[in-house]
Amino acid sequence: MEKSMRRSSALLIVDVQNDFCPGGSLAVPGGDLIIPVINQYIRFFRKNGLPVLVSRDWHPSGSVHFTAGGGIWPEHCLQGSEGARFHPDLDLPDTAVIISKGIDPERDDSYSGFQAVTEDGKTLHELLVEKRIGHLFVCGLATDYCVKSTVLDTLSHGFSVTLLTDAIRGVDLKPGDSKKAIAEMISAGAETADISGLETGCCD
Ligand code: VGL
Ligand code: ZN
Repeated sequence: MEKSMRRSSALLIVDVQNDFCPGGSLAVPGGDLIIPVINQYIRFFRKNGLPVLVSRDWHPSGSVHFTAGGGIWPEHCLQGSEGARFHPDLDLPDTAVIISKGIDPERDDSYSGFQAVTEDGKTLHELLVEKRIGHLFVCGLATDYCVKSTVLDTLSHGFSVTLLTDAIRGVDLKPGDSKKAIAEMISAGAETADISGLETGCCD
């Protein structure tokens, strides 16, 4: 295949928002500890001219996702709130493409990036096709919910995935959930890498 037709890689950072970090309403233990590593990945992808995509949980108040509406979660990531903002330490480039999910108040658990849309209404699938992206490097929060669901959907839509194992953290409502989630993603076909892989060219 011609080089210009080759499908490229992109970084997808999942839900690194204040509410999922210590101090937030649905804090993932150690959620902020992955941010310096994610910033290294961001630098690497930018240096190599590769796209950086970033998802966010973006719920309306009264969502059935929340306990008050019959769901299992405390209120978090309310559209436009401080808790829904990306963590201030995350070095997001201006060129990062934001996709938002959990927008539908009647739909409880839209954990997957494939249920997210860009600001101009494109789905993640449309975005990947348009940008000729064939492989996603995935990191972020939370391993056992949005990361897992996004990775499994990416694979089932025919894209390949590398899970960045040093840049994810889980909720672990039940101990071991994150470990189980990682095993599930691998058995569905995800490869794994960590920051030491950058020098050996993991992310071309
Ligand atoms: C998430 C729980 C509830 C996530 C979102 O981003 O993993 N987890 N809503
Ligand atoms: Zn949510």
